[in-house]
Amino acid sequence: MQEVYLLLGSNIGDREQFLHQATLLLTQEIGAITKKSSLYETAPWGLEEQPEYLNQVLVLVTKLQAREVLKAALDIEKILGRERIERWGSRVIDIDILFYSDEVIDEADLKVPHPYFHLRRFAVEPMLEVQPDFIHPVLKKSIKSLALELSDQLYVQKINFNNNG
Ligand code: PH2
Ligand code: MG
Ligand code: MG
Repeated sequence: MQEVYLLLGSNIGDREQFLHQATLLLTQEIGAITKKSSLYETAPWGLEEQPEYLNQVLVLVTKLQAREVLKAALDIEKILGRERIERWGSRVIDIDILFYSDEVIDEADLKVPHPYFHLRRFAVEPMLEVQPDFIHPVLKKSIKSLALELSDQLYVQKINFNNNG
């Protein structure tokens, strides 16, 4: 079994519902969830002129290879109605692989760890909540120390919904 760390993001429509639907499908297709961060309301990174995001990190155990996880994630994005219009633009759901155990994968369409992870507060903060001592397999630093080194100062706020069990 491998441990896969996913970052979910949504900034169109009922964002909470999209994260919820994605979570159900991910459990069916990839494996059991062992940890979930809170939901975070986050300022858009990369392209400012778009609505704020909800982001969340999920940790799952899986029998799938990283490439199979990627395929399942892209299929689920499609099922939930994702349209790819512009890079870093608005989306109903985005499912990114942050880490796949401690593996390093560098292929054209699959890069793990996510190459922007350590530059984005919206990814580091929820990861810090679920696994602060995880060691980034390329940078060889803990999430805790990457959080201290972050220069991204965009707004990231942990929120509480009633049913965010
Ligand atoms: N995803 C992006 C681009 N910008 N900004 C926030 N706050 N959250 C995201 O998930 C996000 C983003 C590209 O995937
Ligand atoms: Mg993304
Ligand atoms: Mg993506």
